Amino acid sequence: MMDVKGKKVLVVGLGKSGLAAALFLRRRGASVTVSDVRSAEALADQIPALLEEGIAVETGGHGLLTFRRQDLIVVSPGVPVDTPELAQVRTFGLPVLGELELAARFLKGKVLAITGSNGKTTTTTLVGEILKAAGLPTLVGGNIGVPVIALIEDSKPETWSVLEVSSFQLETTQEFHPAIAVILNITPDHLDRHGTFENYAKAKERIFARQGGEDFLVLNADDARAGEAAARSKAPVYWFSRKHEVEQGAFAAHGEIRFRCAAGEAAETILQLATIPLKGDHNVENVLGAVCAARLAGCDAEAIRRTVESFKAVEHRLEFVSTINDVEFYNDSKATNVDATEKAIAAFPGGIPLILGGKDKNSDY
Ligand code: UMA
Repeated sequence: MMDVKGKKVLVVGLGKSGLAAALFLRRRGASVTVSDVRSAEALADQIPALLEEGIAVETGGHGLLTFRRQDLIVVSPGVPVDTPELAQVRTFGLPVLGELELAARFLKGKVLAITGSNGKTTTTTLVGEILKAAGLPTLVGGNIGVPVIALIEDSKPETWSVLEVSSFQLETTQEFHPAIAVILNITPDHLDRHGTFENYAKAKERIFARQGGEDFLVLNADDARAGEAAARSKAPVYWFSRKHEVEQGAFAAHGEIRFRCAAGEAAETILQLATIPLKGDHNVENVLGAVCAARLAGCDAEAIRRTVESFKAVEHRLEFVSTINDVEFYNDSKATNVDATEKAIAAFPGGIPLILGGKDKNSDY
């Protein structure tokens, strides 16, 4: 475990991650400064609590001198890695860690990490609920909205931390090492930050960079990019597919979701496809990914079946709102890229009036 006592640490970005990181580091005896581009007025709600803890705060921009004075820099996921001040201090050899990487160095127990362009939150929530139903000590966090740092105090050697991880978080990982890693799919998103699809896909693949033969990598056999990831994996690959049987992993066949533990073995029935309460083929993929990961974590088929059957759509994700004058309303405001929107539309074969808006993030319409 890392020792930050007496070290000068700068936390860049004062959002959820930065706030959690700053307080955590301070409590571990570091001398902490926070730097944010937002004004002191905009951060008025957060600043008093930090000052009270003895944390220094820089607002309205990042000062190069502030960066240079540190022993360690911790960056929030929303801060681009090529921010000029970060690029500068890297040339002096100053260590720069992302919030996820910092947290991973203190977290006890095993990590089950889930990434993907779409479906992360639904799958992470579902896996968390399955593990709990199976009686495993479970914590859930990450990009889903609870910084991983906030899980550390509650983690124990027997804990499973089920983490939703984003390309932004993965980009700055070094030692992050999930026992089970899941990549649900890789389709264009955040190209405004990563520049190219290739860079974005590479950031996602960092989820398994530190894995070895004792770990598991779960990949979507129906995803165009998955083969490349499999070829680079040192961990055994388990597949999931909505379209065909897989050698080892989870698949849909004859109206059922089945799981095969090892090549050549008979597949076991986990649940009936018709009992999945979520709309759309993409949600069948999310359930398949969850089944595979949960089974690899040691959950029994019964706990998986029970949890999937009673699972409710996560807020803002094809979430049924109400029926008014015979019109069904769904909230899918978390479809924040082209692929998610296409999948949502495909889930309503009857045709739909669509209310659409947002940012293209350099993706192709
Ligand atoms: N900031 C700077 N300098 C910069 C850029 C930003 O100071 O160059 C400051 C902003 O002014 C702001 C702060 O950084 O005050 C925001 O930090 P942040 O963007 O990292 O946001 P957090 O509140 O810490 O939330 C982050 C994730 N945000 C992003 O990745 C953009 C949250 O994911 C996540 O839930 C949270 O950590 C807890 O882990 C959100 C997200 O949109 C939901 N994620 C993307 C996605 O899902 O597509 C990746």
